[in-house]
Amino acid sequence: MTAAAPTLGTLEELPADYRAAMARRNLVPLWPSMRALLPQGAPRPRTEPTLWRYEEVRPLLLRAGELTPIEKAERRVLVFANPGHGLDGLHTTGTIYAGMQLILPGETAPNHRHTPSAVRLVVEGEGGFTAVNGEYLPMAPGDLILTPALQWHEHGHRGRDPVIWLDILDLPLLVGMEASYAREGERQTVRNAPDAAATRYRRAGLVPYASLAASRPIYPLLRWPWAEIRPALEALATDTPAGTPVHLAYVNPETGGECLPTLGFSALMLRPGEEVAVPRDSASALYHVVDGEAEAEIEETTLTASRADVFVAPVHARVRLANRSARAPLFLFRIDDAPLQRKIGIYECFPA
Ligand code: GTQ
Repeated sequence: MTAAAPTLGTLEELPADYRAAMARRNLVPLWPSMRALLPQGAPRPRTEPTLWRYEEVRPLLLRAGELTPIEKAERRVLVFANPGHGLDGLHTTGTIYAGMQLILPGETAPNHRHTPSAVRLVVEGEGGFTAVNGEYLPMAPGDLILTPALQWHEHGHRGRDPVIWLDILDLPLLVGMEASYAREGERQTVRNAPDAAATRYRRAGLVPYASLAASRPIYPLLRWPWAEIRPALEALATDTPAGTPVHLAYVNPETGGECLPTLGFSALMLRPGEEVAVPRDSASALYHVVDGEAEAEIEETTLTASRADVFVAPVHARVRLANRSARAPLFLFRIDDAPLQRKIGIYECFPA
């Protein structure tokens, strides 16, 4: 049962001398701010449903490659700043930071580690790589690469054309916690051997035998190749009724749980002409078109998105997705803050 909330007193109602006396002592009355801090019934997100078109981002990012040498940028990134938070806020949603990073042939983005967790979703180009604690992680379009909190990571490029990827970090959260910082390190000694996705965690349902007895690695798998995700979605689609989302979650192969503590990653496939309602939940989410033509309805906003475009939905939003093509499938990569919400006990899924 929910009762109607009474209207509360305002600051203006209070005598000026009383307000001044409080302010001098660093005191503020709660009740004038109560409803803003705790809105009735549902959060009032500042995050606005927003679209970033790759065809508009790409030329500006390539120009950054001409204007700003890597030494002057460390990470050459254009940030997807949600206008609802003000562009200076560098928030894509309340908890999620996203941007696109450019690395040119021969460049290195130096080794560092930081408290925010990061992931990369490769958008364009061959020959890019990330090294995490000496593990060489090759990048091909659509691949997901994790660089979890406090893990050493550097990026490089051994190919011929520009490499661009989508960066996603839980940076706004760490900034809000006043816990965000980085340390620089020496260049890593990178192993000249295939990574865990090619050796120890080759397929779902199989883990190295010894891991059953020993303490399990916290981040056993750091790379999910798109070449394996896409056929997995296509296989699931053959066994999923039309109108039901074909939706796979990326999980830690040792625990079956989320692969990072704060952010969750998943991939969606919509068959030609298909439309689905994403189950409405309390999380904020970012969607990236890996391939195909999408239409998204986020509360009152309708967006159309093509390959490599990014759009976001605030917490608690209703989201409908449609494949605009009658012939080709649509593939979307989704990031949400549901893992964090589950951990702090506030995750909710709402009835349709
Ligand atoms: O590649 O390590 O977009 O440290 C922001 C901060 C990327 C990175 C970002 C970073 C990185």
